[in-house]
Amino acid sequence: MHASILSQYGLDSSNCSISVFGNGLINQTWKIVCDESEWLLQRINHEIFRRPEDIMDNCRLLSAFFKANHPGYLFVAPVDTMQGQNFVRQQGDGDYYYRLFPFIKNSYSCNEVNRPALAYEAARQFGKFTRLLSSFDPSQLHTTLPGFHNLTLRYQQFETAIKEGNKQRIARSSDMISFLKSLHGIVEIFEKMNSLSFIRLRVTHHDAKINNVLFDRNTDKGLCVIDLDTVMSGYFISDVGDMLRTYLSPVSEEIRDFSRIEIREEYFREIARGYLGEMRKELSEDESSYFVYAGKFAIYMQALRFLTDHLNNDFYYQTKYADHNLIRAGNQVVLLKKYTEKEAKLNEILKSLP
Ligand code: ADP
Ligand code: GN1
Ligand code: MG
Repeated sequence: MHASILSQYGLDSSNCSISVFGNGLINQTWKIVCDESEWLLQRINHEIFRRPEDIMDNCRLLSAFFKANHPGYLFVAPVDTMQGQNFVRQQGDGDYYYRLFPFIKNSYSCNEVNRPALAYEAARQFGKFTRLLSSFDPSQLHTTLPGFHNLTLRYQQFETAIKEGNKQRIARSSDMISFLKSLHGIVEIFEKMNSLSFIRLRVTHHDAKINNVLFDRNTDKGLCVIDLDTVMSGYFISDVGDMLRTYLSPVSEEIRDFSRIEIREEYFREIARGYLGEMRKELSEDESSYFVYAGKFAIYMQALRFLTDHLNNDFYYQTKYADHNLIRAGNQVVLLKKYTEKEAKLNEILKSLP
């Protein structure tokens, strides 16, 4: 299967080693090592991304913008096939889209953040990405996933799942369902924010998890952001929110021992320093007032999404065991409770920053 794809890039698979790579929940990734060169091959999950060509178009536009305006920026663009296409479509027993990236040498990524400096570096990279694109009109980008970070829509999908989903799973999750319903106020804040004219649409990554940043193996400095499928027009709370969601706790959404979940204040400070170091001048004061809310928004939305998927029999996220999405949702609920307990303190830290 890989042989015919690799051949379109001029690579002879009999000289390459191919291994499954990464921890993504949506696409499939393989590392390809051929003689002297290293690559990353990815199959786009087109059950989720219904128009993979749109992703590739966005990539082309962004890549051209960076080349023209910020040539020093490491923008990891897919390479072209020998026919000059930036993806390969393979039709047969399915309809699949593949793309090949150069594997960035001496880079690494991590799934959990174990040093404040990494939180700072990652946040700086997401801030820098949006800042460098501030003169790029975000409406040029295709919306690759409609309503992706629309909390109103995510709540509606949750409500539908409670009514129409797997009956046994609904019954077993009743406590969590009630708890999430009781927090509908988080949706109302989103709706209010959505209606305010000072909240600007910008080029937003929309998946600012820690494993979507590459770090330099030698210096631990952030190199760039990757996983650009959801780069679209959006609000800054999407990226700040996902950073708070995934860098504040020492353990990830995969952890079943919820007692290990905590909110580390020092890491909050580093996220804020890193992101605002790049973005402070871009954000209005009114927008910045949603910085701490961003964490609640993202954690709550992720809890809703994991639970919704569980109730819908796991059709969206890749799962490894029966209650995987339920455990992930439970993990996010605990994270949300701990985050809410610290909200006042986090606002204080934010105010104390120079
Ligand atoms: P997914 O959509 O499945 O999350 P990603 O694009 O994030 O896929 O890739 C999965 C992992 O592969 C990343 O977390 C990172 O560790 C690694 N990776 C992705 N792109 C590159 C690259 N160009 N060079 C080196 N490593 C990469
Ligand atoms: C998915 O592809 P990956 O694993 O980086 C998801 C994100 C979720 C995340 C939760 C397209 O990201 O929105 O926050 O899982 N991506 C999509 O881990 O739905
Ligand atoms: Mg990823």
